[in-house]
Amino acid sequence: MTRLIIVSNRTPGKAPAAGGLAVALKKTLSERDGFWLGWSGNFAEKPAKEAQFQTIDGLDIAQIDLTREDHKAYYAGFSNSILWPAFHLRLDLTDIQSHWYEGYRRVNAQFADALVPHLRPDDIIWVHDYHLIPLASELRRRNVRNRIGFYLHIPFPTPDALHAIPHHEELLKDLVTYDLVGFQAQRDVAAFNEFIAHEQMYKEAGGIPVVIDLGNTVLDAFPIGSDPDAFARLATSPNAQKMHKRVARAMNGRAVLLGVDRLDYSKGLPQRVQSYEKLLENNANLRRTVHMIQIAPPSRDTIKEYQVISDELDAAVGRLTGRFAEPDWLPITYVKRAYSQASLAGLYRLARVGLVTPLRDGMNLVAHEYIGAQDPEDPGVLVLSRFAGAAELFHEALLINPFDTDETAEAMRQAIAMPLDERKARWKRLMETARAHNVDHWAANYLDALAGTRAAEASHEPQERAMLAAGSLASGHATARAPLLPPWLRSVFG
Ligand code: ADQ
Repeated sequence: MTRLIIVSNRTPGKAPAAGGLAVALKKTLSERDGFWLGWSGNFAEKPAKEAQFQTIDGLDIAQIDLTREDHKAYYAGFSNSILWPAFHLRLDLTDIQSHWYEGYRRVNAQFADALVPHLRPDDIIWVHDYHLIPLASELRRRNVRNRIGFYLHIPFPTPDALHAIPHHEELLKDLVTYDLVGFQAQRDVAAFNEFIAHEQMYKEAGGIPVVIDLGNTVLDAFPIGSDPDAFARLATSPNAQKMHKRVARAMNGRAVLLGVDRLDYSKGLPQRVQSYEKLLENNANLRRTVHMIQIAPPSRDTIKEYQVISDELDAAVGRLTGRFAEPDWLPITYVKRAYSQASLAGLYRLARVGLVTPLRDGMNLVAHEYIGAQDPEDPGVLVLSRFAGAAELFHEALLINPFDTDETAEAMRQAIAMPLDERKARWKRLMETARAHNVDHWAANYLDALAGTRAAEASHEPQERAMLAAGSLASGHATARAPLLPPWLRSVFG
């Protein structure tokens, strides 16, 4: 049986995985042979040459230690102070230090060195996220011929933002070294196309473009999901009910507007609080009848911009509270800690309004989880940013521009006032969509498509292969994916 090798920055640890993604990938791996490679969370004096294997929850987990210096350059530096802000179109928040790139590549090479001795010829390798863009190049350099797929969990940037990233040419070449590049949304596929088209126009105008040889690489959108039925079950579990009852008692009939996010500047948290402030400002009748709960555990807090957003949110919550609180009513509860999935499910079910209002987000799994956890007889309403990948799926949510705090405040008001029939009708459609895009389908679709890339290669002559990649031949393989580039662009850059 073909083994699946998952590679990501971190592996699942001994503690129960909080995020939907780790849970989903654990499930995918548990149904196959293979292992998961990532950083151990430990530092070493010298870069570890070999991965240490252990079994966690029945899965084979391989981990490597990094030096403190390499980790800083690779993780807090190039990945999270350059790639993360630039891919989220926050060039103002990038911190560009040229030496970080060397550390980023060194760590990717270290991952490759650790992986190679454990690979078998027909293993499928699935690499996750922006920390590991160069990994396929490093593996190919070490003569690895296996199928290698990449999945980008965050949005793909616009041409301008891409140009602002040091060594973007090399990173793009790394990206198209993969057999399959998966994005969250069509928006991201379009952004990649836009870059290619931009370079083409630049070339026609006499400039020297970034030349990307797509070869046989297939690029497509594979929107990730959660497990909405599992969230539905979890939402009525004893632990969820405990949380639900506790908070319902404290709310005393008030309508809850709930936000659950990592504390990250991409999540639009100060804007969300400002929108809520406008809701209270414009609708005096709602004061004392509503309550916002924002749960936002700190993340990446060694990076300055994350301390800044934390301070900004503290200030926004303080301002709101000072302005509207009364001795016996607080408008908002702001909690900076993580909760178990069951507790979150209980809160999701309690909330009349789910606030998912990022400024830009690859997908946003909280949107999927909120839908899954609703009571079908009395569902809440999802207020969703147009700039989350989830907005391509969930058309029955109230879609907003998170930068427009008036529009968001009005959507909050509409959500609170929405009649039961309309809530039910919208939720039903949302739940159907969440199910159709659940995380099992995501993993299966992606892995089928990855298998398809090489299936095509093995069974066709080179000429035919190129045409398959360019989408000009029906492949006959049920999972073959639509091509990214129109053939005329491939002929220029391919
Ligand atoms: P994230 O930016 O981390 O992920 P998101 O998709 O919202 O964002 O996932 C967050 C996960 O963490 C959810 O499963 C949620 O339940 C959990 N979580 C959030 N707050 C929590 C808390 N207080 N306690 C416990 N758990 C909490 C990146 C991209 C996203 C993309 C995902 C998956 O930025 O756009 O959707 O990967 O691809």
